[in-house]
Amino acid sequence: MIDRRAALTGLSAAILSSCTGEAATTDAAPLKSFLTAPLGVAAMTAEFADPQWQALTATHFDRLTPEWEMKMEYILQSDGSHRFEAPDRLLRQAKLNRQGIFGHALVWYAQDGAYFQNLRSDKARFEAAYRAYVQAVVGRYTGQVDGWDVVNEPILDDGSGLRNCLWRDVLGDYYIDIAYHAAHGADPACPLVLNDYNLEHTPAKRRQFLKLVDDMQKRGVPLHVLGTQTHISAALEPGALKATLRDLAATGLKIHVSEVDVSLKEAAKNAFDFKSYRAQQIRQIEELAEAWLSLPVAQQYGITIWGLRDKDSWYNRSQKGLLADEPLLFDDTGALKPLGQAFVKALR
Ligand code: 9MR
Repeated sequence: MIDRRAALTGLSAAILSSCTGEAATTDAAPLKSFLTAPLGVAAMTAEFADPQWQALTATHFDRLTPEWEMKMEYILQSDGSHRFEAPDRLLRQAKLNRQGIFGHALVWYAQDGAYFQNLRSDKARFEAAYRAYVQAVVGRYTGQVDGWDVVNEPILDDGSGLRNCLWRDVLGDYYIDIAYHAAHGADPACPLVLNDYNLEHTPAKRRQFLKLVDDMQKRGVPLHVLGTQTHISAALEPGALKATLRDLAATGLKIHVSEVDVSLKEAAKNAFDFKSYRAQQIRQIEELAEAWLSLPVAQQYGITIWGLRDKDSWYNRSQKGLLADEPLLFDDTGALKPLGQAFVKALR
């Protein structure tokens, strides 16, 4: 790890200083050199046109997760045809920088689309089309992605059970198993992930998630990695992240900390009082690093940060004009923030 870090430091410094101006820290080693497992970042093809985004992601991250363009909402058209233009571009971009691509996400309650809505009254056709969709998308990228979020966010927010969604309405609880078997059939070597959020915030949701994992394992469903998104508030209860990673790791499966951001705005409850939460924000990222390091290396699938600079965060994109959040590791000039520096320090 030291050798890799040393080898990359010079390159990183050169790229940083040429692209980020005075705010760049020329002594910064690539963030990815501080982990033995891959460090990922959420990506969109629209960001490719930005040279600073290009340079910083190439330097600091091992893997890209398409933030939207590998989802059903992008790929599946209303006539059932598939659009692969953006995923293909994401793959080419990643290859160019010798990065991996993490597939996100095949089946999500939040995205079903007109094509499947129109099939809902014909269960047999619906099920055949559902399998075919998973097989087509996974099959297209066989051997080219680091893994797939197969089912995303299946658990209700209060942890009382599985969410209702089109997939469950038509296929029953078995919709989950069908998707994993179809994905495994299309790419038997591909790590398959179950991904959800608030597992640290809501212990009841974590228990329900783990119950689902246990049931899937007992049924022999091909499930290899657990994804805990980690969209957290700076005011999250201390100890929650450690408890979550420990509980998830007790399954024996690998862990993907899959969508990290630490929101100040959530902590401040949308007030302007960010400064009282900055120290807590830093403590959260330190706790995340400590919890990560306490996992057995064999169970460390990776950590993915949900965007590069604060201005790239979904929090800011979806709330244009309102108070901006500062949940990410890099600021809008491309400099590593104290939050990012604390993460690196805690990973050392
Ligand atoms: O950050 C993503 C945003 O750009 C998209 O518009 C949105 C809908 O596709 O999804 C966001 O990412 C979500 C992820 O896919 C699943 N977990 C929660 C993320 C934040 O909402």
